[in-house]
Amino acid sequence: MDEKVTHYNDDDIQVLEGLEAVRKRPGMYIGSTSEKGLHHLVWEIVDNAIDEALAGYCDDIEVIIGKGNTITVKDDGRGMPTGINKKTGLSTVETIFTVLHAGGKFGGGGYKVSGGLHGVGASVVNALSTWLEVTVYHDGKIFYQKFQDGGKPVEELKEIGTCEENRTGTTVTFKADPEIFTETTVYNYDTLAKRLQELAFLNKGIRIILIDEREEEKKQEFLYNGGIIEYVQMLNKNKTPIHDNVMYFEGTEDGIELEVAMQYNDSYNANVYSFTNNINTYEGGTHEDGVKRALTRIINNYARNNKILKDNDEAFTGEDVREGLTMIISCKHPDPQFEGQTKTKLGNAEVRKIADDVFSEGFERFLMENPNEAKTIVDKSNTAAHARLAAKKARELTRRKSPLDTINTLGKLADCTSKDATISEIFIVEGDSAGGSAKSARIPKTQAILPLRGKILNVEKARLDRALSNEEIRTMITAFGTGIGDDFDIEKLRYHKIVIMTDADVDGSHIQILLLTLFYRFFRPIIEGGYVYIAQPPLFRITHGKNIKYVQDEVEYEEYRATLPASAKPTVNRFKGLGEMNAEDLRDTTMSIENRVLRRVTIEDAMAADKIISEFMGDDVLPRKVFLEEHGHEYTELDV
Ligand code: 0R9
Repeated sequence: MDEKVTHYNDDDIQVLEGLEAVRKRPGMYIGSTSEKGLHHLVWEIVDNAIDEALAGYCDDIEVIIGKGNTITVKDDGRGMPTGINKKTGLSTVETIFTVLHAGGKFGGGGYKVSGGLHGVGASVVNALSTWLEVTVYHDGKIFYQKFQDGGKPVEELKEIGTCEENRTGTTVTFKADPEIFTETTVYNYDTLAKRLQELAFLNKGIRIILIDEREEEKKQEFLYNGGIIEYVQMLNKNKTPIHDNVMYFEGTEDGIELEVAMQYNDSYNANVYSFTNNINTYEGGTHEDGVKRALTRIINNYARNNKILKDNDEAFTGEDVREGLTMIISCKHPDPQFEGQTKTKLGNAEVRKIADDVFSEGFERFLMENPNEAKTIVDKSNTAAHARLAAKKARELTRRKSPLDTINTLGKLADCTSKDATISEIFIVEGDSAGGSAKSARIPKTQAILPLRGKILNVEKARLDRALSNEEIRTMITAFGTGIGDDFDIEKLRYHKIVIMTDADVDGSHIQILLLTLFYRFFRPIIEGGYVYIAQPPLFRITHGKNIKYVQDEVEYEEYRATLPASAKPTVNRFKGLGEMNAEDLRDTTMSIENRVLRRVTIEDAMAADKIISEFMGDDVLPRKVFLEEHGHEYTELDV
């Protein structure tokens, strides 16, 4: 931020509500009390440190996961104000930690730009913690206060010692309350590392250190002086860029700051990620619209002026000009309005023009000053446009025209007889042999089976036209009935449950990731509508006398074994894959409505799969292999 703003005044703090409300309905404040909610506590405190950094007073932030799953966040900012607040009669520190909606975000004054989705901050974390300590270094003094049992002050803020005059900063340590976070109070190192790295990319020059002091000591430092330029470099790490340098444009208008970094690679997909005040605006919004609009206009103008597009040629579409593009858009706004289903769409109308202005000015200059790169980029749009026209023709092949047509294009699909989509299901099954068992096990009226032979095409490496020349993808599209691209119509979806059924091994994970990516790219509304599921076939069949019990994993097996007499000698079959199950096993465990476990795929799951595909599934085989070996199992355990 270029400009420092007026300081908080102790009176700025508004006194609104007590912490009891937070403990009664924690979901309202942090979204949920699941693992996601637990990590939300960390983000609230880290966001406060980042705010201080954005105001220009702090360079170093440290996050420590302590032995008992405590969290410590340290910053080297000015230190929170320690004086008395006139409205509450309490110290500012105590006010910030005990009064809901206190702090500059709601009280006026304070930071020009502030992160955090909820902005409820420190008091919510305090309310949901068994204990919380805050230490402030300020004016050569050290101040300390502790709270316990959901935010009750143990004592008031006290000066507990002295420090060097130039040492300033704030340290907060807390222990999440297991009575609130009943699912888990264990932090996931990778979740913290991923977000802290993202914050370091989005806020150049801030050093963020993550330390894990639990069993095995881990430490990572994130510092990117190149900011989002380095973010794009990382995203393109396993890809082949078609020009040397990442382009970077920035500008500020009316206190709204916009940064864009971008680089084209030789793949066929766009990876455009946008952020506002460090929040990932998954649903896009005006900053993204402005930049995309300008990109399409400028490339079209350039192509017309340089006769790459002739007078009669159709203009390039947005998708044409974004083919192979990796782009980060980061907006910092003093008063962002978030809209959309998940409140991750920037709504501020004024941003559209600012984003367009900042981006077009920079990008036009880039094209003028770099004619070779300009030609490479515009040629890529041109090839994409030609491929789009070819795909349009190929798409015709996926349209159901007559019943005869349907038979010809539906290949190995064993369709269901019902025409009522709400009760119809399609199982996409790995392998012909499992497909055979599934066909015998199904209820023909409501359950359709589509066996997949081996792996489906990796859409990362193919344009829509090639994807459509793949028989299995074409069959799937025809079966779904929705059409694709401009023709897509969710109302025409023929099955309200699309179930991916693969083996619980590395190959199965790979197929799941490929399918999710295919759906995410070409059929997003079926994921958004909650129509996609992952089947959970069991790992063991245990036969004991006349009883047959199926269990999902080793833990469940041990649990069941413990219920049998020690002398019992049950027969245990371990299924290596779906192909080893007979029709009866498959029906009783994975397909019948009474017994099966289906996990609904969320848009976040699909987004994660897509990101993995684009980061790990490019031309280079090694990163894919390593990734699948290390993480494949996570994608057979998608959380819903
Ligand atoms: C470890 C996590 N860090 C923090 O929570 C943190 C809050 C904070 C802060 C100020 C400085 N460092 C901080 N770290 C601050 C802000 C201002 C003046 N002095 C210190 C100011 O904006 O004028 N505060 C954030 C809010 C407030 N302080 C308060 F003023 F509302 F209390």
